[in-house]
Amino acid sequence: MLAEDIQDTSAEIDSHNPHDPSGSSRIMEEGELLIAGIGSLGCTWAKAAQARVSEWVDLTLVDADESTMDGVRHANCLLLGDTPSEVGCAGMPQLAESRMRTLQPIAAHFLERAELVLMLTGLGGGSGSGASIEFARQAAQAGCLVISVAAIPFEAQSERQKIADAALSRLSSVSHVCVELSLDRMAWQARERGVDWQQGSAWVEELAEGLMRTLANVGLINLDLMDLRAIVSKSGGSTLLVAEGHCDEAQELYERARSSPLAALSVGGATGCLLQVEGGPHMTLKQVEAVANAFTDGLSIDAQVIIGARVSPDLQERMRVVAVVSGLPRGSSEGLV
Ligand SMILES: Nc1nc2c(ncn2[C@@H]2O[C@H](COP(=O)(O)OP(=O)(O)OP(=O)(O)O)[C@@H](O)[C@H]2O)c(=O)[nH]1
Ligand SMILES: [Mg+2]
Repeated sequence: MLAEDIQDTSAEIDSHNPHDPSGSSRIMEEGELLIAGIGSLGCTWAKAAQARVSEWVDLTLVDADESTMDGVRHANCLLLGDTPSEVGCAGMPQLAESRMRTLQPIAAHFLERAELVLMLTGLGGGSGSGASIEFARQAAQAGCLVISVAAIPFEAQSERQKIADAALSRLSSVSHVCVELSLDRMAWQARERGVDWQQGSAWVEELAEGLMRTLANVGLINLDLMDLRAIVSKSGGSTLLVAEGHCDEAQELYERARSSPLAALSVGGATGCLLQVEGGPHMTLKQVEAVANAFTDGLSIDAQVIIGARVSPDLQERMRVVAVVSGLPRGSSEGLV
């Protein structure tokens, strides 16, 4: 990818603070960014992820299990069904989907205000596999950009895998971006770090935080959401890459983004890429260019690349990169390494 092929939406890196009310930029309004957890695992992840960005991002929890919502404050909580059950919608995605349908009038209240919904769910059970499809459909219908992150069950869970497979293809068709996470890869990485796989969701939290910070920090959110829409509207598959690291180590940043516990995926041949690079006050255009080159190498030769860069004083010598890659050839299932 040549530098002149890159459509740069922010040639100048300035240190303008979008949260400064005296600035000309638009500040995100309450409720425009939303993290939603669907099902027990999805809700666990959503609570942890939203806690990192709670100043600008709202939380929605959807589950059949009432205990998921215990002690939660400041969230939209939707309980699937009239008779709360500790066992959820065990193995009954259709039941969860139809219950979510009946909740549409309530969900419409906060989905109307939302611009972007990041939905986290674990497939293979009832609540997540059924309600996530209906929730994503309602969000898209309300005009939201919908990014779904769906965990695929462990390989040993063959019955759950079947439910997940059926749900995933429907979920992809109602989401603008659908990111698959492999629980096996996640558990393996959690073991390496010596933490429990369910609690070892740091990668999901980082993904959510990176994306939300990127969007909430921009001066002109509408422009960025339009860019994001332009990229995700390309036909084919799409996914997200997120990484944070030292600003002089572009290639390492890229390798870190690629070693995330995504299900088997290749970004080769992609036709669109939105790259947001955020760095400390001393970040240079050369460093931004190095990251752009690392992330866009291997994309289709005529890929549309939109790049944005901005300064965040708290990042110091570090850089945070969020890439939305789209137009992926369907069925490409090479490993990550
Ligand atoms: N091995 C194992 N896998 C789990 C466990 N809990 C969740 N999972 C995995 O995570 C996926 C999603 O689980 P949950 O989020 O609990 O399911 P749910 O959407 O709440 O579904 P229901 O409880 O059936 O309504 C499952 O399909 C499993 O692959 C667990 O305790 N052990
Ligand atoms: Mg459950």
